Amino acid sequence: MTAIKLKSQINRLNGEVVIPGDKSISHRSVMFGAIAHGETTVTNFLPGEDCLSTISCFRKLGVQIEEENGKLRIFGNGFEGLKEPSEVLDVGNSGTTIRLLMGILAGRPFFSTLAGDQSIAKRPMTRVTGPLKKMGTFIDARENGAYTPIAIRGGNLRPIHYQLPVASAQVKSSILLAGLQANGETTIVEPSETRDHTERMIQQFGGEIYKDNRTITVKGGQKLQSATVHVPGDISSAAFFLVAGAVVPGSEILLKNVGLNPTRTGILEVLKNMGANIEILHQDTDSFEPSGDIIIKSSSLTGTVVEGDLIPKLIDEIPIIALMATQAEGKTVIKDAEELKVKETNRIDTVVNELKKLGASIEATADGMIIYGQTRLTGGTVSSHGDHRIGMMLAIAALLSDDEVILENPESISVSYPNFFEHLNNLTN
Ligand code: SPQ
Repeated sequence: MTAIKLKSQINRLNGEVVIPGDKSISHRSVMFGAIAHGETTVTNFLPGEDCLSTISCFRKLGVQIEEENGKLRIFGNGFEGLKEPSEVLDVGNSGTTIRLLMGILAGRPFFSTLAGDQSIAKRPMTRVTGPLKKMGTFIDARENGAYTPIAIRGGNLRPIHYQLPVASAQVKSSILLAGLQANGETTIVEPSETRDHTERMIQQFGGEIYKDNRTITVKGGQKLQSATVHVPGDISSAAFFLVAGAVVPGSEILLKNVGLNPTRTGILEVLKNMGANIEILHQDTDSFEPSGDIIIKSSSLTGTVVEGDLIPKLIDEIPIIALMATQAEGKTVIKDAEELKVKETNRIDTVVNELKKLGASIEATADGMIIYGQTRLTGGTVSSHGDHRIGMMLAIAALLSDDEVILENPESISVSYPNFFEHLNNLTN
């Protein structure tokens, strides 16, 4: 296993970071390009390992995808253009790839198998295999449809009315992608609003979708047309520098090209509630996905409560919010976040255990964590446990640490942010 020494004892961070493309939107741009008719171009696509897994799966499904100077060209021939793959579709570490792909394959009249790495093998799939079976597809997986590997023989789909048992954009998107192929209208009701990139992309590719409060309806049999997609920067990646700028004294960072879709901006609300000095500039609200630049300056922070409908809007930012709370005055409570247990790792346990190694005062609860600040962090050996967001959170924690911090398994960071360390180093020079 590899390990690296992280930069520690940093006095201030200064400069700018152009945030790389959004992972969720990059995945969806390839998928929609593949199921639409015509040539789709995608700029600012994220070349992270997860998104490369999506490209590789669609190539195995017979879709021509070309990459030239960071620009993707996808030659789609509609859902009907997808071909039976002769190999296993390997999704690597990517939950988004496997869950959304199942929705696409559910309506295809051929056989496919899907599998990924050890982390994917532990992530629950019944939440997707269950509703897709109700729509009439043949789908089976280890432990009664619960875990990879997964086998699908798709076919004629009937529409369903489905109340989502968990607030999950992946489950919603998978059913929407199946719904686009069903014989009639599919309706989904969300318990809390989740990221809506799939809904926006259906419209961007010329399709129709209706939303009434938390009820979303899509008609089957729509023909999608190719589009030109510009992927904004990933706010989940920006979050690491937003927190770093807020907590490292004397810092000022300009984050350029950050996606500001309101279903993803929970982190900005938390920063403001905790007293962060943050300003949004040059907002673009005309595109299918809004974006803008953000300036963050260090300031003193106070504890907060993060809960309820805000959780799905910042679910992937909770590890870095937990670190921020160690540097805030008073108590921070994170609750209603049981979903963290089924991410790349159990993110309640990994956050609590790894931050404790650095001297944080933090405890796990059944649905989140409680953090007491303000604590000085110490050195130690920590691990990403193969989880990109844990690895990046620990690299930011090390900046605040008085002693040496060693990070085991830093490679996982390339899943969503291949040039993370280069961007961090630019701010410390
Ligand atoms: O793709 P994957 O592995 O599930 O990635 C994660 C992440 O931290 O990058 C979760 F572990 O993000 C999910 C996110 O948590 C990406 C996503 C999407 O693109 O639709 C939705 C969220 O997951 P869910 O289960 O709440 O739908």
